[in-house]
Amino acid sequence: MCGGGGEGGGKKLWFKGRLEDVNQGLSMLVYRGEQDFFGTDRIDFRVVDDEDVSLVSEISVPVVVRAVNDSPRWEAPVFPVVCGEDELCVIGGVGIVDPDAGEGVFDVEVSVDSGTVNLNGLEVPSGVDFFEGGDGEGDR
Ligand SMILES: [Ca+2]
Repeated sequence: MCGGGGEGGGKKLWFKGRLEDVNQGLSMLVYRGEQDFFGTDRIDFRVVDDEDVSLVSEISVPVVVRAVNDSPRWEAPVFPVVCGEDELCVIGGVGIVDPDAGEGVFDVEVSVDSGTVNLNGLEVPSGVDFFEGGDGEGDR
């Protein structure tokens, strides 16, 4: 067999070979939806007998991709944040990304070894509630 878009996968596979060889290859066909895709997709199959395009057969197989709850992930600066000794230091560029967040609620924990953290100076959105275990007074 030979083909295009083979090992790593691709939008289109194109290969040829003897019947038992191509069937063996097709028995290992794997589908993976694009990142965060869910819904209905379709795999189109086409076979031509010995390069005679009058001897062609086509079929489509629908694929239903169920939605799953994706894990959230952090976005944060890639370099260390440099602060002056005994100074307040605003840590910018930190956030959470979740492609299917919807109306879900996220438990967020922020901790530090040799200092304190709070959301000082920011207008905390009304939907943010602090947990009992936090330091409390300085959290906002
Ligand atoms: Ca999620």
